[in-house]
Amino acid sequence: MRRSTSRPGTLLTCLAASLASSGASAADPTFVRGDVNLDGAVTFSDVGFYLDAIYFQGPLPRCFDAADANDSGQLEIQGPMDWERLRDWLFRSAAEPPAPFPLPGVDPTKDNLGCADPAVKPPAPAKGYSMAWEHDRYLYRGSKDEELFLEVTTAGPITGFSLACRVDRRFLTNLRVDFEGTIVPSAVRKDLLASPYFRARVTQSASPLHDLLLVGAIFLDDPSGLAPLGAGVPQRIPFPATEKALKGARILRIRADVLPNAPVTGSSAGVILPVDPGDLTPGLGGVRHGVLSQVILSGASYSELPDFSYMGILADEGEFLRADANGDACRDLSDAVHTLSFLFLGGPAPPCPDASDANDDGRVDISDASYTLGYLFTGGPPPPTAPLVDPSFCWYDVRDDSLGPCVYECRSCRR
Ligand SMILES: [Ca+2]
Ligand SMILES: [Ca+2]
Ligand SMILES: [Ca+2]
Ligand SMILES: [Ca+2]
Repeated sequence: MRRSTSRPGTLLTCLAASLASSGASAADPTFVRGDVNLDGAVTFSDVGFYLDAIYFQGPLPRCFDAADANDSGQLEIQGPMDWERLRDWLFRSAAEPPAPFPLPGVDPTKDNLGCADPAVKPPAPAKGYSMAWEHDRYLYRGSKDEELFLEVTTAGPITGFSLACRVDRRFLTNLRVDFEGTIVPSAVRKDLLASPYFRARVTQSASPLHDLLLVGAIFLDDPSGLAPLGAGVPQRIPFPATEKALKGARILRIRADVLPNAPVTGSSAGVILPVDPGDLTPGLGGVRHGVLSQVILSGASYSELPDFSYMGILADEGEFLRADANGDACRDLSDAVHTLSFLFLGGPAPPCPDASDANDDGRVDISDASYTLGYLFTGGPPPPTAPLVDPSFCWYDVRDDSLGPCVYECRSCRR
């Protein structure tokens, strides 16, 4: 399934042809350095575009000056590469590209590159593409190694993706990313992580409340690092993402620990959020730049993907059936009796105080017994649970309280 290996010489050949007819670019063109695909933004898709041009017979840059990210006057195919320079800036491990950047301008350093056509063409909105966390879900305070999967839906093959999100520092810490459990073939997961075509970084955002999680992957398999000219070249990794449309396929795994003192949010807080443009474009206008959440298509186009789902933080691990005060999996008169007996007659303590707190006000008292009786016998409301959760099911506590640890086994009521 692998495409035939492409030729690093292609770019040089075309560059030579361009120089031979450099009359087309005699006037000083206006461009933004790094916007290789001339879509008006400097993003990971420019890295993908450059790699496609070198290795996969993708379209050549229409403006060589814009592609000359390191302003060396050449489009390098070995040594310090323009696309590497861009990648390192995107992940904040290199200074921003030389002028003109981030606003359009003319090249301050004379060279023979030039632009055949520096006109910016923003991509049309791509239909059928989305990126989201696997499902709306809950995380427990203090839990370790929570797995969160990023899923993509696409309308055709993609060549890579990037992810930029805010992570609320009050909730999550120790973020790590890899491809375990995803559609990336297990044989190449480690190679891809270690390759020049993958970067991940957690860094401070413009907001003191948030960290930035930045991830970029171009699906190339190159275990030995970038091969020198004339030797082997990277191969597109053959797997569903690079071959066909995807529907809700896992493309990245994030692991994180939930802080023990994380605020309890219940069902709908933003723990991981789309990046705020201000995080990536401090004080700048005109040209957008930064690592965006996008899937990268072959050639010039890309799709920006702002669609993220949300997740909530819960107080405690463990599900229980609220109002089942005696822990026998059924809700009946004996639960109200259990609570009253504990409160007033020295009866046994509730095995799960959260379950005994029938009205979910954070206390176990006589009002819980009356709430349960009202529900059972006089048409009162069911014990509270999270929105959209059937109150007859076991569920997690979505509100913070000081009730003690819960011993509870969820099972069917057999009576
Ligand atoms: Ca671009
Ligand atoms: Ca260069
Ligand atoms: Ca019961
Ligand atoms: Ca209560």
